[in-house]
Amino acid sequence: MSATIRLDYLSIFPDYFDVLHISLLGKAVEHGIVEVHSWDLRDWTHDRHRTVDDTPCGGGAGMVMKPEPWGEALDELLGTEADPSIHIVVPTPSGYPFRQQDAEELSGVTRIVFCCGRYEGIDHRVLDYARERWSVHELSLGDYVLNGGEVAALAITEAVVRLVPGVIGNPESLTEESYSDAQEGLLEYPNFTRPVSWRGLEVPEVLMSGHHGRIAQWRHDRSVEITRSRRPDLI
Ligand code: 6GU
Repeated sequence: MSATIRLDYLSIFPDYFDVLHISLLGKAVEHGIVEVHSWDLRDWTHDRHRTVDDTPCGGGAGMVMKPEPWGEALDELLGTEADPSIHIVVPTPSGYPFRQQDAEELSGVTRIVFCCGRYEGIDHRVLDYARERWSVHELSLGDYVLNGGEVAALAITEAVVRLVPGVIGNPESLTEESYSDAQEGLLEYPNFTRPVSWRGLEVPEVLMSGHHGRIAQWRHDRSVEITRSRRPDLI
């Protein structure tokens, strides 16, 4: 059986992606639903120091990733023919906000290459070159700065892979969670399990009442309340 989705990671720290072999993702890899490859960008350098960065044109602080190793790596992994069914994800704090909708779209494709930059980012021409051939997604996780794209690529991977059919045992748990359609754009209500009394704290009585209508109403009210206080932008 061939995998339903192949994920490649280009990075100067390819070991970051070892974690893909544990937990839910590891199971998906073991079961052949997902195929993962991580690559050391420095393998596409030719100088003794395996240089991947240089000073920014126009001056300024920090370093910029040189275009040549990226170009050669992408050519070797993907060829030079245009193929918009290949998706390139570039994690960057200046990207489009990564949303559940993006995770859903990416979970339906057969190939994603994550280009993980460090320093002040990748020479912009690499993105222009890639955009002419493949479907490029510059994505940000939120309004804060990470040192590189690796951790962001792992977060995006987890959000995407858990939506690939066959990865999650009970697909119904996907429809009930925050950001799914069934939640109507609200955050998820709080959850409880037994014991009903724990360290003097009680499970809300309504949840033990067996009244499905009242339980649904209570959960909806809590969702609205939590969303209003934490994420008023979603209301
Ligand atoms: Cl996707 N990358 C980096 N380097 N920093 C980030 C980010 C991504 N999202 C938020 N901060």
